[in-house]
Amino acid sequence: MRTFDSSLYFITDSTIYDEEEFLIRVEQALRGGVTLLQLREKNRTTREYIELAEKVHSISKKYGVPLIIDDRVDVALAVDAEGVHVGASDMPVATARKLMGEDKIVGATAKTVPWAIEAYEQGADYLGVGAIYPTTTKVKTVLTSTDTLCDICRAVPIPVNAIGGLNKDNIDILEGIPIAGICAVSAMMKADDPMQAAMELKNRAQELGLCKKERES
Ligand code: TZP
Ligand code: MG
Repeated sequence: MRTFDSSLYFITDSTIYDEEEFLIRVEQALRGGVTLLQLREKNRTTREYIELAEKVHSISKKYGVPLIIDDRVDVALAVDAEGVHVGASDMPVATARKLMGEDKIVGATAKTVPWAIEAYEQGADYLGVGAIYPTTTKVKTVLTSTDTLCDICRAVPIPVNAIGGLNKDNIDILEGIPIAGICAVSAMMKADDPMQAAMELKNRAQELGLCKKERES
């Protein structure tokens, strides 16, 4: 069984900090209540990705928070991370599932209902849906409406997380949508105090009644 809680899903961006500062910020966010962590690296060699993933994994393990590696099944397997996240131009979900095995978490990006159903049928454990708002994080994406987000939540029995430009001051737009969690990069990565930012985001989500369910796949 792959049990996890995606209610506060922190996706990292190491590009704006030196490694020491980056790792401190990751740990602070974990201390603030992050429940799922994704290492997202776009410009590192395989060796560099693995080296950083090992360091991040040794921190995330202290907090009992699963580490998901973005894009790269080989890196995830190399560091025995708890999972991998694949997008449209990455390995197909079914292939990622086959390589990762039944015990690991496989997450996927989805922007439409058919795409979400396909990812679910291929073995995805959760979906990331967005961008809900324009984002300052470097990513090729388009905006996804909250109606589509809601339709996706209803179309698949796996956790669905909203992503894109989300912070404590704007997640009220998600009220009433049965998401499992919030994904955020900048709201924690770029915060003056990532621990406080994580706590505030979590509190705000709770106030709004978001992300009630911890699910099992
Ligand atoms: N996919 C859709 S939006 C996004 C990704 C990876 C970036 C989200 O970053 P931020 O800083 O939380 O807007
Ligand atoms: Mg990707």
